[in-house]
Amino acid sequence: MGVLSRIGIALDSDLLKRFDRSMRHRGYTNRSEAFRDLIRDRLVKEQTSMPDATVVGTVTLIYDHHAHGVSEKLTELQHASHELIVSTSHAHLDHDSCLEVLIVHGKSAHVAQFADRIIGLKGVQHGQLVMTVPAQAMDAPQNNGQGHSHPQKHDHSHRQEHKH
Ligand code: NI
Repeated sequence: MGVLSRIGIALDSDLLKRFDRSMRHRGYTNRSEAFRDLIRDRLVKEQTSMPDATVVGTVTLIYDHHAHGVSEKLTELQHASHELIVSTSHAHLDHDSCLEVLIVHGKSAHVAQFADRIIGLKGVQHGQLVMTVPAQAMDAPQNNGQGHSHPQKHDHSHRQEHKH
């Protein structure tokens, strides 16, 4: 963290009341921390929306493994983009439903395109991509995409045998 700067901001009192209510609801006891988190969230969104930015993230999927061919297609797509996938985790939720979470890493545009394809697969009931960047990448956005460091070793942990 850098040097602490104090700022004063003028805010409509109704807006401030609503903000305080929302802040308490979320468990914040401190306005400054709530503002800092809002600002960070905005900056992370700006950063991850740049196609060339190096991002990390998760793709969360829910699917019915009985749906025709879905397990095979998921495995095929993941192998085709193995360089984007750091690891995968699978939970058999009930007799039919599977939850799969992929940790992904790569250029924002590549990660988003991969997530769209996998979430759009027939048989995937719900899916969501969350992209973020570590704080040190935010401090030097101009270097992003060049000489990026890998957050983790990039070897693809093979998808586990999926038996029900
Ligand atoms: Ni399963």
